[in-house]
Amino acid sequence: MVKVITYGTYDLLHYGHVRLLERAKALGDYLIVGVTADDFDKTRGKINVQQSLIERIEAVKATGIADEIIVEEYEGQKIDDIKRYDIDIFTVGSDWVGKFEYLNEYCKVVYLERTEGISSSGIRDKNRSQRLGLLGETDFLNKVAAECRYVNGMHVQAVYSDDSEFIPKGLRDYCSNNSDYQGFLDNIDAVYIRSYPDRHYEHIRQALENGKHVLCESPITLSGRQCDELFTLASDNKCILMEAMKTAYATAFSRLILLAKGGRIGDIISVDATCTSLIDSENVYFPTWNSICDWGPTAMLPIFQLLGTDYKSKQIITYLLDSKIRFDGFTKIEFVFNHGVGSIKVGKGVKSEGELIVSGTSGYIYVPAPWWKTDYFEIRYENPVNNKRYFYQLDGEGIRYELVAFLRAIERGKNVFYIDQNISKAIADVIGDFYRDSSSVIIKP
Ligand code: C2G
Repeated sequence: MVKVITYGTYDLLHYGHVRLLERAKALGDYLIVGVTADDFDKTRGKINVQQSLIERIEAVKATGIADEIIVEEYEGQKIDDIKRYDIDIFTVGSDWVGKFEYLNEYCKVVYLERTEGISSSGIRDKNRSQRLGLLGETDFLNKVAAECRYVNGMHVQAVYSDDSEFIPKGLRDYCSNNSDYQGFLDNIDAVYIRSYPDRHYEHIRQALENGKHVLCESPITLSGRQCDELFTLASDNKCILMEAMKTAYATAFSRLILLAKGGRIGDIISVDATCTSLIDSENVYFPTWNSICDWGPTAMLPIFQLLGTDYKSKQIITYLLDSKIRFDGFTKIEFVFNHGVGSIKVGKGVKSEGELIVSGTSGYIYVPAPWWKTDYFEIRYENPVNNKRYFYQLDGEGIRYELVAFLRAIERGKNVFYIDQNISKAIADVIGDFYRDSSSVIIKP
């Protein structure tokens, strides 16, 4: 009996896939198909896969061509499988010519002509194309525009700012026909908002009232009440309102949160997050965001995800570079909970070690700088022998994963909350208090 094996994602199964499977089967008597696991696809850059592993396996099974289906989960598994299943022939489409010569040591390698004119990414592009508008002034918009290229179906259509002279140079070609914000909205299906934080409420409200989906850089608003109001408006208008915070979409970060919540370090007593990045503006701040707006949401995220949002008290200690516009160079906030304490240090006028430490009753999680875009963390114990290290690939700092999640939410018509609404609200309230609350302690170095 001649045994054949082939592998693939098989997302949105189409006739190109089926033809490949038919010809693979014809190479021998028994065909094994390896369907790629979600995490494995993500590590090899395939972040747009629309169907779950189960759906993709079911689709391949329904063709009735495969004699056996396995899951491909890790780099190098093909060699293991060829030996384990005593394979005679490995085959794959001709788009992979030259990539699997190393398997000739274990079995015969056959490349089958790829079927032209059809692909899963092409189907995704057609099914879920969104004209995306970019709103705001900072260079970060360039990063978001670049990351859209990795997301099937997300196309930058227009860029707008109330202060057009601050639109990043590389994006000015997209501004051609935007007379005003309404004209900009008329030209798009969804908007990524990174306008100045005190303008978010108005910008989001108008976009939702025009039936546009919104991905807004945190803080969504400067008050929890307004936050609630906008989420209700989004739901009433059948639109998606999602908070943009790239860290929340990074695999390593979301896995460390799960491990901490799962009790791997015992009860969590303290969460300490530091984020700093020195600015180079000489006392001219707009459109740069201040420390609490630019770094505060990210630093607060692990605290609210691990300790909750019902803190008993908080103390804000801040060093203002400009008290009129309340531009802080450094802010420290201590949150006291019934069962723990959270502390953030954020600074654009002060430099510190950008690490995250989650302290527990039986160990702690250490995330080195820059923890907010990490692909690595450690769980450490009293006996270092028990320490564990974790690595999860991160491409594009997490922005492309955030855009994929946004697109999926639009497609499914419901929000996939990577950041719970109550956390969005808590962040908005804290930052609102920073601006309103006279009890903040002002330090003057
Ligand atoms: N294919 C094809 N014609 C197409 C599209 C895909 O012949 N129009 C083939 C691919 O060459 C591959 C199989 O169908 O052999 C599955 O394609 P994908 O689902 O796109 O998965 P891919 O990442 O290409 O799988 O490690 C090998 C890879 O996993 C191959």
